Order: sequence, then C-alpha cells, then structure tokens
Amino acid sequence: MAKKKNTRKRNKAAGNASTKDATPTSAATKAGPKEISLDSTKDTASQTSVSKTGSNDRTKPTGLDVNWSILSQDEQALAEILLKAGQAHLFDEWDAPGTNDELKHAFFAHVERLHRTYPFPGGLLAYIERARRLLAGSAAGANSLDDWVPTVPEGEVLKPGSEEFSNWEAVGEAELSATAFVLVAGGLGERLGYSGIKVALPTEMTTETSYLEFYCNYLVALGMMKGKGKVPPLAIMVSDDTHDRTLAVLQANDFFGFPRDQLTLMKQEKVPALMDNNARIARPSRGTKGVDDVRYAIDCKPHGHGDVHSLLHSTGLARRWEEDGLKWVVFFQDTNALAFFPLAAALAVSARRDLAVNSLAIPRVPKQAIGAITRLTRTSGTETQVMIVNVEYNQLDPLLRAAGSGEGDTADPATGHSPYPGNINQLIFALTPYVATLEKTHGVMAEFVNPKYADGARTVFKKPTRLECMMQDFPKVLGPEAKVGFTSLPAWFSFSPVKNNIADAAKALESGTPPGGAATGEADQYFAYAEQLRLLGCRVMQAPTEGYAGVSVSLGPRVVIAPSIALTYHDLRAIFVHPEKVSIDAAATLVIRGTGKVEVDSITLEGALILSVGQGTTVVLKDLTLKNKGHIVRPLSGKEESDEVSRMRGYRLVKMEELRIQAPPNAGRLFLTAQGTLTHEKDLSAKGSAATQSYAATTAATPAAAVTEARDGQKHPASQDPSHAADATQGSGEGNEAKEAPSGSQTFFSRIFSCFRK
Ligand code: UGB
Repeated sequence: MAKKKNTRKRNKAAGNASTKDATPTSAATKAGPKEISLDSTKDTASQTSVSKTGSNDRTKPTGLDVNWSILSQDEQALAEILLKAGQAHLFDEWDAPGTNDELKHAFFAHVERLHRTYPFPGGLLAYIERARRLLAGSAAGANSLDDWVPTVPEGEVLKPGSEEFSNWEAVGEAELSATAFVLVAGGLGERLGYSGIKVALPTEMTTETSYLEFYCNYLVALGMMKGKGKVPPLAIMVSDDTHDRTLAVLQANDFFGFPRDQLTLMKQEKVPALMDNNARIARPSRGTKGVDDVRYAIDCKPHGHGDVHSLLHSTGLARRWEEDGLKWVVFFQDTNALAFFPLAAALAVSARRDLAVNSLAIPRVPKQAIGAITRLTRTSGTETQVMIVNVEYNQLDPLLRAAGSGEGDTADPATGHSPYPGNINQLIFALTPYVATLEKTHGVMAEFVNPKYADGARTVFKKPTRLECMMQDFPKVLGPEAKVGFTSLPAWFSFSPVKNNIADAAKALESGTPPGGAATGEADQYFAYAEQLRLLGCRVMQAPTEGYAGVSVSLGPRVVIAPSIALTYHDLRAIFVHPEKVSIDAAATLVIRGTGKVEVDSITLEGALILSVGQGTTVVLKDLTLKNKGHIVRPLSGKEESDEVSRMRGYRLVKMEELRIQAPPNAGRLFLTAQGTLTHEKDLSAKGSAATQSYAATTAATPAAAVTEARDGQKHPASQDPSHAADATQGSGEGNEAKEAPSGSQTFFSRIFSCFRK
C-alpha cells in the first residue's frame, strides 16, 4: 500500500512537470501543445546510479584511453557504461586529443540521451543485456510463443446497417464523450516512399484533407456534437523523425481548431541499432545525412509503438484522464481514414462486456500484413494461463503449424478468410484497469527482436537491428481478472491504411492481399460513405475498377461527408431523410462540410456538388437534379511532371466543373432546389421570381478548379443550363460502364477486391 502511495506521488509530480512544460519559452513551441519533458518523469533510479568517479577497472581501448583526460566526469561515467556493455569498438577509430574533440563531446551527449531516455528501467546496460538474450534466442530459432497453443477467440461481430448495429451505436454514443484519444504517429513510413510525415498525406484528393486535419476535425466535431462542446483530449506520440514536422503542420493550420489545452505531443526516443548477436552498437553508414563523421556517431532506430504506454505513464496523462472522469482511451494509427466509423459501436461493446481491452478487428485475408487476435493457452504442471492477444503476422504461420495445423495461415473455406480476426491496431482500453496496470508496470512492455540474417548460421545481419515493442501486447501485462475481447467489423467500414508505395501495393494485390496504398486508401474512403448511403436505401452507383500502375481501384462516386456533419451511421440516417429519393451517379462527387446542418430530401447527382453550411443554418436538398462535368480521374502518363502525392496514386484528379454552395451562418432553414441556388424557406413559394433571395455561391470550374464565386446569387452558370449539362456529362467520359451497386452488392469488384472489403 505504502508503495502504491509513493508511486502516485511520483506520478503527480510528473503531471505537474508536463503542465509546466505547457508554457515553453522557445518561440517555436510557445504557441504549440504541451511538450513533455521525458527526463523529469521517467523512472530513472537505476539509470542515474552510474559511478561518476571515473575509476575504470577494465582495460580501456586506445581511442578512449588517449582521450580520457579531455572527458568530463559524466562522460567518463558514460564511457564506463559502454565498456561494461561490451561497446569498446565504438572508440576504435577515435583521433588523438585536439582533433575532433567537439564530436567526441557530442558523442557522449548522445550516449547520455540514449541512456536516460530508454523507456524501460536500467538504461543502456539493461537494453544491451536484454538484446543479447533475445538475439541468442533468435539465432537459436527460439519462438517466444513456443509453449502456447492458439485457438480462435470469441468476440463481437457487428454488421453495419443492421438494426443490431444501430442499437450498439446508440449505446456507444454516450461513451464517446467519456473517451480520450491517442494517435501513434512516430513512424516515418519508409515503406510508403513519401518524404513527408504520414499524417500530412491527403486522405483523398477531392478535399485534400490531411489525416491530421481529419483526425482533429473528427475530435473537435465529437466535442461539439456529442460532448456538450468539450473537445476530448488527444495525445499524439511523435518521434525524432516526426516531431518537428507534426508540430509545424499543426502550427501552420492553427491546430485545425483543436483546443491547445487538450492536445499533447509525447515524444518517443530511438534506441541504438545493433550490428551482431553480441548486441554491439552500430555506427551509421558512411554518407548518412546529418552525420559529420560516423566514427563519433551511433545508429539509432525506432523502438516501436509500444512506447506509448510508458509515455502515457511517465507524463501522468493516463492518470489525469482517469481523474478527470474519463472512462476510455482509444489508440489509433496514422493513416486510417475509416478509423472512427466503428467507434461508437465498439465503445458500446467495451461498456456492455466490461472489457479492459477491446481490439478492433476485421476479417483477415490469410497472409495479410496485419496481426491476428488469438486465444493463447499455456499449461505448465497444474497451472493454465490464457490470454487473448495479437499474434504478429510473421509469427502466426509458424505458431499454427507448430500447433498441428499443417497448412498454417490459411483461409477457412467456408468464409474465405482466416478464422483468426485481423488486428487493425485500434484499441479501446478501459482507463481504470489501464491506469492501475501502468502504475504497477510503469508501461514496460515485452520487447522482441527481428533481425534479417545474411547467412544460414544466423550470425550476420543484413542490416542493423534493434529491440522493439508493440502497443497491442498490453494484454500480456494485464492481470488474469481483466477481460479482453475484440469487435470485428467489415474492412470497408473500418480499415484501409496507407502503408505501401505504389509498387508494393501492386505486388500485394497480385499476391491476393489488400494493397494498403494511397489509391486504395482514397477509394475505400469514398466507398465507405457510398456504401453507408446504400445501406440507408439510397441509390448509389459504383464506378468500375480501373488499374493505376498495377493497383485496381474504383474511384467513384466520390462522397465525402465531414465529421462536423455526421459522425456516425446513426447521424447519416438523420440526414438522408428520404433515401429512396437519392440517386448518385458513379462519376459524381458529393462533398458536404461545414458546421451547420444538412437534410437530404431528394437529389439526383450526376456531377460535382461541394456544399458547405455555416453554423446555425440548415440546408435542405430538395428536388435537386445536378448535372455538370464534375471531376475526372486521369491516369498519370508516366512522362508528365507529377508531384509525390499523385505519383503514389498513379493518377490525378481533374476538377472540370463543380457547383459550389456556401451557405452562410445563422441563416435559418435554406433550400437547395432544382435551380441550384439557395432559397430561404419563406421565399420558396415565390420560387424563380425576383423576390427569391439566393444565398448560393455557384461555381463553374473548368478545367482544374478555376473557381469563381458568384456572390450576387443571381447568376446561372453553364453548369445549370440543361443543354450544356448534357454535353458536360458526355464530356466527362467517366462512369460509362458504371453499374448500380445496391447495398451489400460486390458484383462490380473483382472477387479478390470484394474479399478485402468484407
Ligand atoms: N509507430 C510509432 O508511433 N512508433 C514506432 O516506433 C513505430 C510505429 P506501422 P506495423 O494495423 O496495419 C501494426 O509500421 O507495426 C506508429 C501492427 O503491429 O504502420 O507494421 C506508426 O506511425 C500489426 O499487428 O505498422 O503493424 C503507425 O501509426 C497490424 O495490426 C503505427 O504505429 C498493423 O499495424 C503502426 O506502425 C496494421
């Protein structure tokens, strides 16, 4: 008990430290979110117990020996640690005193940082010792899951559009306002081949909303619509690779309207890369950007998303959220535009089933690069241990084979999917057991190592490796009393990450697994909206799939409904009041955004409509038939100049013509009718007469969004001239072979494509 009290005290100090850091003095961070200082909050007891006497009972390598006198006591102590950890080689090529002394001091500053910020107790010594043990096991072919027997766990399988689903959503809506959010965004996305940070990528090209903007918009809208105006807290885990650029994007965009006192950036640090089974620390390769002289440098790599737990502990954030009365914390990834569709329903599952951990899952395609939620059982003597936890994709196949399933990671013939639900790494934790566990464990997670060997004897690495940890391993440190489960939803509704460059996406598609590319991320987002409208009963066509550099996608219709308009399927249902009177063509574009309200009564859309509604205004779409040239998707020719974002997709979106409506705030109830202009409810009877007051800002954009707004509201642009509209539709050349896609129908996709979207 006394021990617990002490821990609480220390954490309280941590909380205070982070609050203090919220008002940094540097200009760069003044306007920013709270910056967490790692050093004041870590459990560094064992890290600071290093002798500073400089007494050295080991033989010093020459490079160190000759420089000993120029080192400070602290530097000498750090050198001792390195020697104790078997890292003498790092001094091999050091110059004599007087040459490159600045670099030597910088080297020790880096070592000090690595030692201090290693997120688990024990600093560098502990890291190297653990690495040696894990590397020895890996070289011997040991598997950490060797004694465990896998079986398929039980969980909740939800079907969007069903009555049952609506009931779950209704229960979960109340939980949304009792939730804190954590975005893990420390990954650079090397597989993606994008030079920026992943959260700055556009989710789709119609509105070009970035992931970061989208996530912030969602949470701000959540606060406004379900949280009585209180925006939920968001912590973003960043790394050295992403911190500055994430902050810069936030600052450049005035934090996307996110209240700063609710936003925290937590920085994870890297760990040393290791070059052999002795866990000898690697130097960067020659020519590495930003490295003056590799002889005085250490190669570092990310430690994995599992660091998020130690950061939520050391910053005191998790406990503060619990003290503030929040019940849940949701972890989500950097590039999944579908992340929030399942949230309300999944929160309801957590609440009703009293789950300490609820993993969101999808039907998994065998060999898909996502982990599998698995029930693992281990019996030793009379004791049986059971845990429901993610088994990473590279471990699943050997585990299943070892357990006697000769075929390994294969499909259940009855469903075409793996019997094991696929982990989308979106986790809902109940805050109370989470905080209690963090206080016991300090967020320390099991580490693993995954070297790629260059030789059969497993002694040479292709490139340096490092220890890593994963956030979804948290159930492994929970007590046996904690209930762990999963909620499975169709992939089309919940998961389409952007992880692979276009070539790898094409290869994945060819091998029968979901591509995870920028094009599929975009297409799946449009599809998720379109399919929800179909489930409501709207008539929404679906464009045929087209190939772009080997990646097949169906990019129409392009429906984007901002979170500020609808957060849930339930909200969409309230907007589309007469779904049977809604018809959307395969080549159409429908964007609805703003902070007002929308009611879609009857609409036939065969072009592009961009509707923005100001707060305090409701726009009713009634008897609106819109035809214009709309937007078209143009494949990249290969020869043309193109930007990185288009190259990742293999196409660009050309905005030929669109009707852009900007409804002003506090204008009451306006109707967008056949004429394509906004009319106040009271003027409807005088439709078409001079008395009609129009608020519409209509737009003829051609080509490439030459947008002009007609503020007098009396203009009738070519897009509304029926004769022109007919030409325009032909001119678009899009959707000629589009088919009607009634709800649940996948007939317009290849077999494999439909399989991913279930
Ligand atoms: N991330 C960090 O914030 N810090 C890090 O050090 C590393 C990553 P990846 P991965 O759902 O598709 C995971 O690299 O690790 C962030 C699951 O392990 O995209 O290959 C990073 O910014 C796997 O079980 O994914 O695979 C990103 O937001 C499966 O579920 C997130 O962590 C898979 O995700 C994931 O990093 C998936």
